Amino acid sequence: MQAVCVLSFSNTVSGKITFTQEGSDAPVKVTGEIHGMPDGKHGFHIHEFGDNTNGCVSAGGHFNPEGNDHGGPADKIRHVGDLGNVESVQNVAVVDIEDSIIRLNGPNSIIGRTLVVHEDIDDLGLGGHKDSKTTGNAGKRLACGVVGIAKLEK
Ligand SMILES: [Cu+2]
Ligand SMILES: [Zn+2]
Repeated sequence: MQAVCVLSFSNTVSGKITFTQEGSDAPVKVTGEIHGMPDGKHGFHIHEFGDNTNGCVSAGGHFNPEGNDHGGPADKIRHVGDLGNVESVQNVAVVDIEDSIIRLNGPNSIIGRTLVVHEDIDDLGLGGHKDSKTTGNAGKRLACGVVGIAKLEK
């Protein structure tokens, strides 16, 4: 199964991210490119709602069906939507992630939710800031898009 997200709500940042899951309980490969971000690391999450009525803000908080604290993608305790950071180099972030928590089916499905890329680095819950355990203190939402079912590319 494959899903796709086109990032929008930015005049400067654009990108397309593809999610591929080979079987019903397989990890999800997250690939693509994001253009136009300042160089450095940027928080990269699935937020709860696929609602962009007020742009990226109405996507709500991180997708967190189990009520956990925020963490990093390799942590046992994390939000389902915690995909960590992507790094922009010369204004291009090449995304190539495999995640074993998000799914394109079942209770952890990200279909119909919003992918958000942030202005700042996600501290993965370790920053000691008041927002570290909820958002990773990743700052403003630079761009976002709803994750939708894609036509399978071979
Ligand atoms: Cu986020
Ligand atoms: Zn989180």
